[in-house]
Amino acid sequence: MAVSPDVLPLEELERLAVEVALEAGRLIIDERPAGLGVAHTKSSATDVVTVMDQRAQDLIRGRLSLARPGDGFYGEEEGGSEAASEVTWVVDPIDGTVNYLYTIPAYAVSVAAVVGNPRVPGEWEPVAGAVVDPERGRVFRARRGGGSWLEGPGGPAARLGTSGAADLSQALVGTGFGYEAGTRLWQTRVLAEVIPHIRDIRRFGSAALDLCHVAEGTLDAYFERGLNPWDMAAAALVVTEAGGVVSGLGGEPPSSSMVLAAPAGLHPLLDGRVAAGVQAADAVGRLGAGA
Ligand code: LIP
Repeated sequence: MAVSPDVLPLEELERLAVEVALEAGRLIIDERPAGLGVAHTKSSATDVVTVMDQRAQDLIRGRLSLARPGDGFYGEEEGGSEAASEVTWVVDPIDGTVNYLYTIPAYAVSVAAVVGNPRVPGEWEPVAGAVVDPERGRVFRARRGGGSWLEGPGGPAARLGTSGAADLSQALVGTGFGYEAGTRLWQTRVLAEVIPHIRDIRRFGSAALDLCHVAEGTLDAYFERGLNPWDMAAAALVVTEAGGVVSGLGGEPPSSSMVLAAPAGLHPLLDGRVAAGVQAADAVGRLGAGA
């Protein structure tokens, strides 16, 4: 990593992440246009962007550049900049865009300050961040060494901790699916190998909220292939500061290849089971290709 997080103003970065994520959360609810539609699509016809995704990102980027002009910006939507400082802001202005479009109350604003290069797996780490659930008025926040906290409507901040789950067969596990049909088919094959060995699956449609569920213990674990840094940067820190473990398969860094999140006692079991699922799904793919 370029710099030790210890030399950064972590409390200031966390406060700024909360502040701009809250403001963006208010924007996407208060200024949602009637008849909101799809502005354009990205990786597939179902990978949608609304005008509010871009407006929220523009708001966040503007506020952050005023507060910390030398920092970099790496967001899901259009517009980014390299860092002249040690910090890059990794932002998903609306994580769970399809839920937002369908008025399903399960989406989040994710804002993370990271050190290193977020474009390269394993070469960056979040040092402070916030995930705002605008529908429920909940703010998940964390900074390196500062613990993981949930602030709700009117109540004091509560310190978060993952569940004590250590038995995979009793674990409630979150996951998600990609926007490309072939990826979804592969993910379904992985799930087919996992679901007989766990309590049950939940698919809420926002990786950031899924990870925050793990941090607060309302999910025991989570896994998904296909995440981008902006989906997970803030929420992964919320998990690790709550005592959880976030990685890729086999101890690799979390990346678009795989993200696993679980309490320390459950994580190796989840890793092994998902790895078996990946092996089975890949084997079907090879058979299909006439291997
Ligand atoms: C979403 C993720 C979700 C995943 C969806 C999508 P977006 O992010 O949060 O976990 O399953 O396919 O990637 O696109 O709404 O920012």
